[in-house]
Amino acid sequence: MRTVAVFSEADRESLHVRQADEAFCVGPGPVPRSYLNIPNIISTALVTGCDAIHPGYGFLAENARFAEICADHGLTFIGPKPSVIAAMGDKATAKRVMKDAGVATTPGTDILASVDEARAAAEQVGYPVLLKATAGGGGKGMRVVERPEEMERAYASATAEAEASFKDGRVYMEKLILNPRHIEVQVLGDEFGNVVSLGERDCSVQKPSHQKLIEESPAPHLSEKARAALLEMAVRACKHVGYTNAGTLEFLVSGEQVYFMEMNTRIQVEHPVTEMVYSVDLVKEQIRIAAGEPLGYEQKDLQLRGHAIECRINAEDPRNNFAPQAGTLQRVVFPGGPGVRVDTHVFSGAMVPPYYDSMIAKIIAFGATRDAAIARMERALRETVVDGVNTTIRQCLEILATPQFREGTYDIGFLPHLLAQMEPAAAER
Ligand code: MV4
Repeated sequence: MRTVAVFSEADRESLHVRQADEAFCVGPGPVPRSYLNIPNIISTALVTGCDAIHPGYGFLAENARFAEICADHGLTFIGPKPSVIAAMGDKATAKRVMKDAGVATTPGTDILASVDEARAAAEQVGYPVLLKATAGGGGKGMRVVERPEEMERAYASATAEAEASFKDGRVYMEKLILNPRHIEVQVLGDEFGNVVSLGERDCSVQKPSHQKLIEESPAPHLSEKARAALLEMAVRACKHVGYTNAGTLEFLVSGEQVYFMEMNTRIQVEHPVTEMVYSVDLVKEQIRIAAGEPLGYEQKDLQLRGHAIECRINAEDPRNNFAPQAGTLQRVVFPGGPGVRVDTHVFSGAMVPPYYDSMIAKIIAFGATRDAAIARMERALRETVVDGVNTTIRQCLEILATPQFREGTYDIGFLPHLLAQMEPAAAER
């Protein structure tokens, strides 16, 4: 297939610009003026004769309106139907739909109409509870409420933050699940009603800001029973909503209990770990499905093999609360060798602009066993050189060396706790 890349003025030198057959600038560095500039992106596709747009994993990837506009211009949006994107984008709706499909969801409520309703509901659900923004996801507009006395303030601040962030202040309530793991299921559905799961990823190693740092597949210490329940629920849910293309269902897992949390209607940053253990090219599958081809295989044909781990290499300043760092990468050397994959847009001499996510590379290591994958990841991280900005390389090595990571017993509290424990001097290296 021939490819056309779009880029901003700040990304002229980016690797994807060279790798595509053609590349066109869609505007200045700031995101709203280029990567969110729908008219510029659509007109680029039309003048270059594109028949489809792959939206990637940020920016417009979960924008139902963009998917509709593509269709209006005769362009295939590589992703699910706009109606499904919209339904899953509203988190309270997504939960309701999943519950109807028989998926285990976190005990809680639909949209709350008032603080009085919230107080009454919390008595039913049982404290501690969480207020969550229905337009949210990723923790914006989320508040923990431990006691009835805290409800008024929490409700006011959750709705205000949701209104300010999403122009939609509506919130719903969930029981707070203590010390869960974040485990997500990869799915693919074609336009003929066939749906398969490609196992799960444990994404519990997250910073206090909810940014993932290390992901792996399969999830360590997930019982066969819980795993089977997760995968079966994910496939059932997708069949129920007529899901097409690639998607991810996020669950909280606590012991044998699994709770659906949210669904992401795009390919995700951490998809390479799944690609490695299932020997599939998920982006190729997305394109085939969007082209109207059937999956061509069944669940029983998909066999998990080995273990894969991904470390995110971000340009961040550990001395300044991990603030993103812009600057020139004087020297960049990436690892290689068997079982090591690097996804990146940077190289020696590249500029990291101030406008975008701080992630500059992903390093993925595969091994026949989890221990082998960890050993390979440590070797790969030690081979990696990024001079000119601070990165998360050392942090990832420190995490891999902890007993919790080694044993695979970590949960979502692990990294925040580790960061708080680290001496300021250690955090500053
Ligand atoms: C939760 C939860 C505990 N109980 N919901 C955080 C971001 C958003 N996607 C949902 N989040 C959570 N929802 C209930 N009912 C704990 C979190 C949470 C979390 C989830 C996954 C990974 C890291 C996390 C860090 C803090 C809180």
